[in-house]
Amino acid sequence: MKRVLITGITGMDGSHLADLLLEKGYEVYGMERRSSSKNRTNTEHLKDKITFLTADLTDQGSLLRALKDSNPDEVYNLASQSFVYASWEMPEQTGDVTGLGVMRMLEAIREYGKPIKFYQASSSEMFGKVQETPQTEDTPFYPRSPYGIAKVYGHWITKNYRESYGMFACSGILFNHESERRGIEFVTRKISDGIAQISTGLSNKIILGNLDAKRDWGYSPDYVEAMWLMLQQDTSDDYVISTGETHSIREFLDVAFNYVGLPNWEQFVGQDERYMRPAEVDYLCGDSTKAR
Ligand code: NAP
Ligand code: G4F
Repeated sequence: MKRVLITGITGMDGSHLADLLLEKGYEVYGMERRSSSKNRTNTEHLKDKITFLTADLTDQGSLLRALKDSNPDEVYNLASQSFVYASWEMPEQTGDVTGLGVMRMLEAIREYGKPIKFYQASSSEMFGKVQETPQTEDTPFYPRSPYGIAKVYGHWITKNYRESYGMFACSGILFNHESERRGIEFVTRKISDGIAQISTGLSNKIILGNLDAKRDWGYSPDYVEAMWLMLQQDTSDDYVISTGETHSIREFLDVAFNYVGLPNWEQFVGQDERYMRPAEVDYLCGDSTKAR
């Protein structure tokens, strides 16, 4: 039976990946942070099926202990400070967790000494102010947020450990993906939650930021399967995972409000400066030919 350690188990992708790997017969270990209030919404259904280990990407010793306790064949590093907006409020913490945290896990694997396969959750946010369209594995990065910059570090340190130490280390450059387990602060869930409140009379407005940004949105359970497939190849490499379609927030609002029979979404949606970003990623559209 293969053993796996997943960081970020309480998150959207972490919990979907755990579901997939349990189905495939893996023994699953999930790394969670020690925090005052436990966030178990996404992992409640996993509590008797996997082993939870307490560790933090900012604490090297805890990562080595998590490896010793799980003795994994594969590690999926999905933990990060993943909310782009918050990365301007906490650039240092974002750099520490989302950037340096990747290096700490790679170092822990190197020190542990077992040939563990490693997956790094890279991001289309690294393309930022896009230098070509659609974006491929060869498109130059131009990150536009402290988060994007931290992800570029994580991406390159993963490549560097592959080239320096011959580690089986892959980065998946994943474009936006969503699911019913998505955090409420991200725009798709903010909109779907807002619509649920409006259609049940609990609220009459959703206040958003920039409605003109375009994203290439996929579905998280499909994307975690792509992560797993990357680690099943003969050699390690980096892959873009995307749908190849891009849509604006306005189009998303149109579809979402129409779904509940409210065609005039403009009357329920306001905009406020406080949700605008200091620098925006206007347009993302991926080319996943290599992965396909
Ligand atoms: P998510 O739901 O926000 O989950 C992030 C996870 O990271 C949570 O489990 C969180 O734990 C954990 N975490 C945060 N700081 C940590 C720390 N210092 N040490 C250990 N764990 C920590 O993110 P997601 O959407 O599933 O995304 C998974 C990964 O893919 C992330 O690295 C994200 O940046 C990346 N990514 C996501 C997308 C996307 O569209 N979803 C696209 C490209 C890349 P708590 O519950 O304790 O906060
Ligand atoms: O849903 P978002 O917050 O996702 P964003 O910034 O694209 O980041 C997500 O995808 C990345 C991959 O490209 C991941 F790496 C990252 O971890 C995360 O999962 O915002 C999407 C768009 C942005 O252009 C934002 O400005 O929606 C726009 N938006 C407009 N109003 C809003 C809002 N975003 C949020 N979160 N909240 C708003 O009120």
